[in-house]
Amino acid sequence: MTENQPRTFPADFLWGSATAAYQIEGAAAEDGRTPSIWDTFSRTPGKVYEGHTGDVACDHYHRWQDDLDLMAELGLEAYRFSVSWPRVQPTGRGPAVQRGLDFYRALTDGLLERGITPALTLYHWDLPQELEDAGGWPVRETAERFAEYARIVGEALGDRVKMWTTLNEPFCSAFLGYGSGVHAPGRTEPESVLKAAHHLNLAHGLATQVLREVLPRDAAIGITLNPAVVRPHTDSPEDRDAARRIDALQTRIFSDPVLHGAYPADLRQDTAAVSDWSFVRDGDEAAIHQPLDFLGINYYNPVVASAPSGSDVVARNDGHGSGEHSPWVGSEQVEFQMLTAERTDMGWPIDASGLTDVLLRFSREVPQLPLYITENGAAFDDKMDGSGAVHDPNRVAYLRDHLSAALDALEQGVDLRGYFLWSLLDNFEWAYGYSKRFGVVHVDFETLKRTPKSSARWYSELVRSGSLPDRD
Ligand code: IFM
Repeated sequence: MTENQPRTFPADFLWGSATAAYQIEGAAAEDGRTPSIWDTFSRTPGKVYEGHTGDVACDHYHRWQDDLDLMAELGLEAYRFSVSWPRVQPTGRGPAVQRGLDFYRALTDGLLERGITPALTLYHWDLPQELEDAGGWPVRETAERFAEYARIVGEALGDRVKMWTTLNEPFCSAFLGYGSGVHAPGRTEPESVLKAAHHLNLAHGLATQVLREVLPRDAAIGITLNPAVVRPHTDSPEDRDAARRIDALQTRIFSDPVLHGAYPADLRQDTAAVSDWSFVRDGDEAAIHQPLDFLGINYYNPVVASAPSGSDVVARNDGHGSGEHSPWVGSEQVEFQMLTAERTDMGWPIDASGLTDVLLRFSREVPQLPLYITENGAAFDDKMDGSGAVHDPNRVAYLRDHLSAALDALEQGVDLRGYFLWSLLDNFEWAYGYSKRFGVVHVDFETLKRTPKSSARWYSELVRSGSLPDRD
């Protein structure tokens, strides 16, 4: 193939964008919604950039019709959003709140009216604060509560939503929430990380069983993981062992029980000093291992792992700094290295080849399971010019390279069914507040005005044509 020849995606490839409830909705105290762990965390001094909160965010709760019109205007075919647990089941227990469910009914109807496929995620990190007060994810009951919540949402929206995802990136919920503490609820407890990971897996398994009961047969159920694409710094046995440890902790701790029904033996061994894993009860691994209809993969960047070099700096989260130790239990001696010069505004290295690698990995591991890229995108320091336009050629280049990497995987036989760009809108980027912009649509956080960036137009053209245009 010559370099400039357009490359084409399959005709039925699903093109969408993604967001999450706490990051865009706002209306934090309206219509019966109670606080989530993110409401509490963002109010805790020093936890989120300049004390930003999701109180207003993009005000999507009130502006959702305009946002849907914008998606329709861009020609997007699918929209991945999450349901706010404390909005539909305040406090995480008991009956649903009708007004909360009505919001998501209206949203999904609005999508369907515009010919946009709704793709619903049940949990994108906003645990009701009362469940955290009762112990949070390290406690088994939270998984049981989640299955009850899944029933509420499944019964309410099963007639209109055909694509269901239980959890988004359980790695972040467990490891950033209970390990490094940079995400809500901000705890730093080595054994709690493992318990949280297990109860998130169990929540996925129990909720999947409930959804199978209450959803129509044609509904597709999956989970979204953010597998680490981890490369050993060198080919030495020590560096390869470092990469293995990170792979076990960031990826296989979720993918092995979910896809194969058992925790990896090396993971149990690596973490034996902090836990005997007695929180895994007989039958749990089987309960987690439910038949799925797809696997969602979120990819942003690879990481490079090496044996220790003597540095005593601990990484903030997942290894984007160089020469920093892993903050994760069982891998404290592992160091991360930064080899790629090109970075996004998050400081994350830009390397699209990792996307091909992760798609090939899971395509080989579970060949029968269709894959979706449920998130991919980049933050850049976008500026509005004098004419009110936002040009973001660096984001266009990022997207183009990553979609080209997705095509590489498709051409090698990967059953990749769709792509959800992160994100539709600039939004609340967790501990970074509103300081990082991932959207293809610019949001002015003073006026809440939306302005499609040049990347939105570029993506729209890609969705229309189904082929990857030449670099512009
Ligand atoms: O904004 C997040 C999203 O909520 C989960 N995946 C990664 C994104 C960028 O950090």
